[in-house]
Parts: sequence; structure tokens; C-alpha cells
Amino acid sequence: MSKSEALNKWVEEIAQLTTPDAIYWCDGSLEERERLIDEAVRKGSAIRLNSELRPSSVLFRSDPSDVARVEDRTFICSKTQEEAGPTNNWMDPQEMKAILRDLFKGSMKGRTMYVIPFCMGPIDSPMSIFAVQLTDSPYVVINMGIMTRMGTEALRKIEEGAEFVPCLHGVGYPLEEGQQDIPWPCAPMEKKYISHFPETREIISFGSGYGGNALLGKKCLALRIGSSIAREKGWLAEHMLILKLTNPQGEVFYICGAFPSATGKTNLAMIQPSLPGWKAETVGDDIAWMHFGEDGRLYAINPESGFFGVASGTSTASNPNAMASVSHDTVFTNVALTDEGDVWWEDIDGPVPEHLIDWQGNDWHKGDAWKPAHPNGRFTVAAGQCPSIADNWEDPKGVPIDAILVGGRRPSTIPLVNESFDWDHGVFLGSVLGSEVTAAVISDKIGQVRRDPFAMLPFSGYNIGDYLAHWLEIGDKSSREKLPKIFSVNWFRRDKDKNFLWPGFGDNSRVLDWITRRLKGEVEAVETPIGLLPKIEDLNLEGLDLREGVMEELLEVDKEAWKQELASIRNHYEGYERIPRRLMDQLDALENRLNEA
Ligand code: TSX
Ligand code: MN
Repeated sequence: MSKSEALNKWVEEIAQLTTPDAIYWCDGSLEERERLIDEAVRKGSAIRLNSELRPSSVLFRSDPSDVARVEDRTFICSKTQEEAGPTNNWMDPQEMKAILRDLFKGSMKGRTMYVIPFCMGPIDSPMSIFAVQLTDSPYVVINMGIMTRMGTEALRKIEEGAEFVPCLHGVGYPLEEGQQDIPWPCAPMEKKYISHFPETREIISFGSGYGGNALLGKKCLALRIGSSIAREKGWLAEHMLILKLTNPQGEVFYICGAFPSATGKTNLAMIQPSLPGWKAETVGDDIAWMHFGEDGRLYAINPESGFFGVASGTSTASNPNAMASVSHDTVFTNVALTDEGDVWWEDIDGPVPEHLIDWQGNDWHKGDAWKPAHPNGRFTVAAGQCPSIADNWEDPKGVPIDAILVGGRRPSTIPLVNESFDWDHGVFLGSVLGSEVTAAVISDKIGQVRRDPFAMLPFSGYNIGDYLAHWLEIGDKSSREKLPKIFSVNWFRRDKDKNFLWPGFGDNSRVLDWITRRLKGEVEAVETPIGLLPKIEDLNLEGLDLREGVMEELLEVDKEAWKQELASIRNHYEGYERIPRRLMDQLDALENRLNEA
């Protein structure tokens, strides 16, 4: 029981519906986490890793049917379907609640219901949002303890009268009297529901224990419900990293970046600059909440307190700071286990072991046809363990944002870097953000562009057209000098032989260097029909060994390719019924500039 009547009443109501054997109020302490981990190990749902190689770390393996966010089973339950828009699944709120009431009835039988008070954002930040998640999954409690400010302090704020977002979660696997539990209980796909009620600000998730389906502070609250609150209150809840950059003169810049999945957002958030004298520090790797300060500038906080990162592809070469972060006190999910009791995944440092236990618990031998770690296997680790974490990453005022990057994975057409002419043009660049469809996605044609406006397509809690209109309105609230400048970037352009033209990774600091010199007004840009591009001589390429003509290719504006791009963008816009007039105007203006050039 707490001192909040509203909270007690809700907890009591859900307990009566779901009939758990016990109710446990989480305090968020390390002892509590240790106890839950010990219990999970004892019950066979987690494996303790070798304490010499990976101290205080564990490995969880999920059910093979429960390995990723399920967009087909994700619903925005606003009063009207139009409000959810053409890109979200919709269901009437009353109808959804009736379905969920039936599913949750008795669904926690044989289990403990955990009460998780938590805060998204630093406890004392005026931008933070309080919430309480009810769940019957200890795995969720352990992960929420890392990813959010969970426990006593959040509860005290709620008891003092702070509003909280109710987040109900259940794995949907009740236990009958004497029934043996399984390592990863969950419900079949057709019974999974990840549902959001933007008007009443509630989240109800049933049937999945994995990631964004189950850790409700992240995608569900910080992005889907967050974007709905942000629209109403005049701020931005975005799927963006936050990077602190210090140049050799000691000047500090803060940059947000929207990147769709599989474009290396976490790697950029933890970048080690190759340019001498530059320092990069991490403020956040996934979500930015941006509010206007009294000075008319946008200030960002990272609402999370940890990283829930994709393991595959992470190595000392691609992301040394992530590797150091997960060297201890880390929860791993669905990666492979070595004979020494350490973790393994695709592209991790060192040779491929001869033998592993795969993510499903089966023997794997080098040369076997399947991947031993699941491609969506994860690490969960406290942000404070990252060597590059910025000293001020928890500043309750947030950090003032100088630039916003939007970057997709495009083999052609989109240049290495392109500065928008103004805010509206920048919003246009964000609205057409997209990535080539790679073999990882089976449902679309390989090579096509999958559009993902501001990387928010799966995360906007309301109509995507209205979401873009909100971005335009944000630009009307302040003046040009105070708003961040918006840049498009593309690390993934390829030559005719499909080789990457740009070295990427730490060398992206060369692009960041140009961006900061543009912010200071130190360098002129080349005005092109598509935006403001660097003069090659203004990019610091010292120490890079690039083939003759590569920079020209990286910055080329290919008119034929852009004709195709225009058609593709028109097609994309037509799929969204409410594209703001001002973005249509941007598209027409781009077409005119390309025709005149
Ligand atoms: O994360 C990436 N970034 C951003 C880093 C700060 N990746 C990995 C993407 C998969 C998630 C990249 N891959 C980047 C990049 O900038 N660029 C590339 C493409 C690339 C891959 C390999 C090489 C060069 C470019 N070179 C060699 O392998 C030697
Ligand atoms: Mn993300």
C-alpha cells in the first residue's frame, strides 16, 4: 500500500481482476534487483554468467515466439480511427478494454504482481513524467530498474500528488494449482495486445514479455503517449539520440539525431571521434524530450536511465563505449553463451568459437547454418556505466540543442550531409527520411526505400500527418536563430561496385565538425536545389585515405536520381491522408528548383 489513494485504488482493482497470489511494491534498490535475479536463476529463467569474465551479469532466453516488438499487435485506441491515422492499428477504446478485461481476468494466478513506480527523466526535472507499471514479470522489473528511475523516490513524488500514467502489463500465462512454470511465459501472438489510450493516457499490454512490448516506459510511454502529450503541450517527444560534442577550442554543442533502426544510432551516440582534439559524450541513445526554455531555445532530456541495445554488430571496432558499458552488471537477452560462461553475438571481438549454446539453449557448432545469437538479442545496462556518458546527462534543465540530424541508410541519391534552408525545409527532410530495405526485412522488395518520418512511424501516438504539422508549429513558436538547424546525413552511400564510399564510425566526426562550423557561421555552403552542401575543401579529411573522386560522389546531386526520388516522395505523401500543405509546398519547391537547375 502507498499513501496515494488513486494508486491504491487502481492496484486493488487490477489485483481483483487478475488475481495474483501476492502483490509486491518495488523499492528500486540494488538488493531488490539482486534478489529478483537470484530468484530468476533459481527458477531456471536466467543464467548467471562467469563472474570473472562478466561480473554480476545474467542471460535470459525468451520464448522463440516472443523476440521483438510486434507492430501488428500494437494499437492506438483513440476515439476515432482518423486520430490514430493511416499508419497505426486502431481499435475503439471501449472495445479494446472489453477484450483486455477478459484476457486479464485471472491472468496473474499463481504469480506475483509487481508494482513498479517509475519516473521517465531525472526525478527533479520539470520535463519528467511519472508512471506506475503493474506486471507479473520479474524480467520486466529487473529491466525497468535499469531503464527507468524506479522505486521509492518516484513513489514519494506520486504520493505527494504527482500525476502518474497507469501502465498495465501481463505476460498472459496464469498458473493453475501445482502447475510448473516455464522459463519465459507469454501468450500466443493472437492474444498479444500492445494498446495505448492517448486520450485517457493509459497503456495496457498483454501477452508479451519482450522489450518495447513489455518495458512500458520506453516506446509506449516515452514515445507513443509522450508524443500525444507533447503535441497537446507544445513540446517534442522524439526517437532521437542526444550527443554532446566539444571541439578543440573547448566549445560545446548538443546534437539530437533521428535514425531509423539498423542505421547505427547507438554507435553514433557513443562515437569516439577520429579527429584529434574532439570529444564526444553521450546524453542519450534512443529518446529525446525537447521543451522550449524561457530563452526560446529547445532543451532536451533523455527520459531513460539505461541502454536497451541490439547486441549483434556491437564490437570494439563499431562501438568501444558500448563494449565497455556491458563488461559487468548487464542483463543480456537472446544472445549466445560460450563454454566459458560468457556471451557471444555476431561480429563481437575475437574469433568465432568452435562451440556455443545458441539463444534457444541448443548446441551450436562453428559452421552450423543458423545464427547462434538472435539478431534482435539485447543488452540492458545502466547509462552510468558508459565511459562516454556526459557528466551533465541528468541535468534537470536538459541540454540546449544546436542541431538536429536526420539520417537514413541510402545507397544513392542522399548526400553525406545536407543542411536545410530553414525549419520547414528541415521538417521536410525529416518527413522523407527513409532507409533502403535490406535482406533483414522479408516483407518488402529489397532495394526499395522504406520511409520512416523522423524514425517515428511505429512510435507516433497519433496521426502521422498531424505529427508533421506539429513539427511545423514548433518552428513557428521561436525564431530562426534560436531553433536548432536541421541537417540530413547519410553514412551509407555506395559506389557502382556496392562498396561504401564513406568510412563512417569515428570518421563521422568530420561531418560533425563541418556541422558545428556551419552553426558558428564560419564556413560557407554550396547552395544546391536540395539544400546546403559542404565545399569539399571545408571538410577536414586529414589522415583519411580516400580514392580520387569519392568526395565528389558523396556530395553529388544526381538530377535523374532526384526525379525518381520526387516520384517516390509523392507516393509516400499520398499514403498519409493529412500531409500538411506546407510540406506539399516544400515538395513542389524542390521540384521547381531541380527543374530550374
Ligand atoms: O553504426 C554505423 N555507423 C555510425 C557510427 C557512428 N554503422 C553500422 C551500421 C549497422 C547498424 C556503419 N556502417 C556506419 C556508420 O557510420 N557506416 C557503415 C558502412 C561501413 C561499414 C564498414 C566500413 C565502412 C563503412 N569499413 C570497413 O569495414 C573497413
Ligand atoms: Mn529505438
